[in-house]
Amino acid sequence: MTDREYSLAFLLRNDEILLAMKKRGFGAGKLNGAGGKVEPGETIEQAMVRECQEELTITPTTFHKVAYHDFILGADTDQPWHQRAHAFIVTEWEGEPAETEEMAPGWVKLSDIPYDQMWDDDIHWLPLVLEGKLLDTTFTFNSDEQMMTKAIREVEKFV
Ligand code: 8OG
Repeated sequence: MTDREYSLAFLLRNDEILLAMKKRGFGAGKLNGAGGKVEPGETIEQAMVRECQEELTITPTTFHKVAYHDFILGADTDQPWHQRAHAFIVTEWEGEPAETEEMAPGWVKLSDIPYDQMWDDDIHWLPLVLEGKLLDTTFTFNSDEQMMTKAIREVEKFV
């Protein structure tokens, strides 16, 4: 199984969250936060800031880590792969979110999050994170990007 580290960032303002339609690549067609692969020599936080700049044209200035996810993908095949995603909530940033080649963002009421247009796992962890919980999770997916198993643990802090 190959190991890859990813960042994932959700912007929050008042009672709204910024969700973006992923226009290409992995998870295309789904609504998600901004994020992507951590490049060699980068910290997770640096990668998160860079991805927000590239995908949303904003620079996060206040943020905190809210979840550490282990994703096992293609778990129904003989070549599953492993991705780790570090999820952040961003509460302050410079610039205005704008559409880019990768993502089309829009503000959505927290009470109206369209989980049916998101990754299957998001409905299980994002509401907990929005309540202020910190999570360590493991989700497995089949090759159709459908969730097969879930494990969600609450943690006090990230080491
Ligand atoms: O570089 P690329 O755009 O392919 O990065 C994939 C992004 O998708 C990265 O931010 C991590 C994120 N991502 C997964 N799986 C899941 C998931 O199950 N839920 C959510 N919300 N995001 C995910 O790779």
